[in-house]
Amino acid sequence: TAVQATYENAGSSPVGKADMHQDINPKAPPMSKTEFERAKEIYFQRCAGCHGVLRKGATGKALTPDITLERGSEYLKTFIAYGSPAGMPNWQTSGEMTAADVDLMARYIQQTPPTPPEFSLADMEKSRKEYVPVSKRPTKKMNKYNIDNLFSVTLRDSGEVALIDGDTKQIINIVKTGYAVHISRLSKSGRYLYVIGRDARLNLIDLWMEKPDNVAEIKVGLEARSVETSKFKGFEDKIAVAGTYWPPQFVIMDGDTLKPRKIVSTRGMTVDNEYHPEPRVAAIVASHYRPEFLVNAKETGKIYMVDYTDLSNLKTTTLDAAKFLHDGGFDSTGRYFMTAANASNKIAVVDTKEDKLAALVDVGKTPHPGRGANFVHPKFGPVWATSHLGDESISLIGTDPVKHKANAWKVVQTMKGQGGGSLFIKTHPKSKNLWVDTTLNPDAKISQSVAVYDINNLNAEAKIIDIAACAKLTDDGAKRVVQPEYNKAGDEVWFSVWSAKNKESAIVVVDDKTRACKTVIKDKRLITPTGKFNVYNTQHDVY
Ligand code: DHE
Repeated sequence: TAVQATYENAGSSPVGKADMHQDINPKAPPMSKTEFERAKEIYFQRCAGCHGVLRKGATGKALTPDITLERGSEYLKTFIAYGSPAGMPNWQTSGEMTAADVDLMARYIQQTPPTPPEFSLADMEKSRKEYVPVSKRPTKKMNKYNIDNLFSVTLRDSGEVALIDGDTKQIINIVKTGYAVHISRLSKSGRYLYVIGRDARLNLIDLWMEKPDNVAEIKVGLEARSVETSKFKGFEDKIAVAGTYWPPQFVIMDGDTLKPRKIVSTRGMTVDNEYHPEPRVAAIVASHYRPEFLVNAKETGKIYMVDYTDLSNLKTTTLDAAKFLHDGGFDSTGRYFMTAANASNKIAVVDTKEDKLAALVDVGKTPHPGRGANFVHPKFGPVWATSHLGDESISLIGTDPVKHKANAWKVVQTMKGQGGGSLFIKTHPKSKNLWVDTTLNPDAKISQSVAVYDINNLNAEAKIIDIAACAKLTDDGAKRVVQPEYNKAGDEVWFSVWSAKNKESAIVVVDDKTRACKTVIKDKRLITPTGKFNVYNTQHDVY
């Protein structure tokens, strides 16, 4: 295609204009080739996550030249610099981009988007490394750590995870991984930890080693966010799956070596029967009822229930949910997968026993649950909760179609939180607290504190806890508090105080009962901590 040609021939412009980027659209504002390359890199790092590699939009608006050229450079610059209450970050006023970067990006998004290359099974296999072959790995746990209560903590900008002993709060190891790790997931037995980077590098860490470390690694594409492992009886620790944003596909692998076995493309029709070239793979979970993975295709709004028992005769049930599927988790029984169709303002409910869509529930603006929060509401019975990126509401959805049928798959209560910009909500079966962050709220006071509700008295106002203040960081500047995660016992909740790369960050451990800060974990190596995954809770879908 013409777009492909521009991408591939970017280095062969006519003499005299050799240093200028030649766009196929003559209206595109001038940019040098160096500027184009730099902007492409920034776009990939900062913007593609919301706006898509091909700029077709998702959580963020579409940024194709037909739209951006109409808006013009000045409008775009203002938007990039100051952000918007709907979730666009304030790149310049937060100090993350200079005025020159903002000008560069405003011009870049008016150019024709370059098409990135595809990624085959052979490409994946070429990248694969087995640092410790299966035959050389321990046959039993060789360390004394209580690995059930270990936390895998993403060190976003250093391309590592910190393995932290939840009992002693000591760092056990810092493991090299992909860049900007998105999530960590556990194998069914809890032995293997799978860590996926934004750059689609997948690492396999063996928690049985004397000092848990990488045993295998593979690159599954150019951009990724999700990984999961087989949980069904008879397939424990056997199979892994990773989803990519680019190329739009998922790959099924051997669980212990990461050897890639089967790629499935997600390109195709949306739930509205329109073709989409780039349906990115968002959350993936493993069914407890069948040997299946549930794979969210974001832009098409389809959920694939992929049977992993016979990869040569692959059986898949495709559910039409709603567009812009993103994150989600199970209800307390593990039967229903509750997942956000974020730009559709809906939660889709999948019955993993019947392989059917059970409901589509309207919630607030841009739901963003993470894995969500399950608890028993004093009046409405079992509920699952989500907070929202786009407004201050917290929606509680009834999840018991047997004993509380009238409330099932309905929003039974809506609470008012601190504001928009929430990313994660969490509780634990042993806790009476519901914690809600507001990480992306433009007001620093709000982004640095969290709201906590008493589950037995949800009509009362939330208590606001200034988590960043507990960390007592000496540096000022933009720090954000992100993602509550419980320890195994359910009596501590951990928060990341996420500062810039060159500034001090921390993990604040709060005593769940008293809601008082209990321990602050600080270490020079804790660079930009974001997601935290407690082994036991992640392994058993406890949240
Ligand atoms: Fe995430 C979960 C995608 C921004 C930290 N994030 C997820 C999932 C997806 C996703 C698809 C669900 C994976 C699963 O369960 O299989 N995230 C995206 C984006 O596309 C987006 C909006 C933009 C981007 O460029 O990545 C985005 N996410 C962020 C952040 O800015 C965060 C705070 C830090 C970062 O690294 O970029 C962030 N996302 C997380 C975390 C989870 C997550 C910690 C898992 C939460 C959990 O409790 O399960």
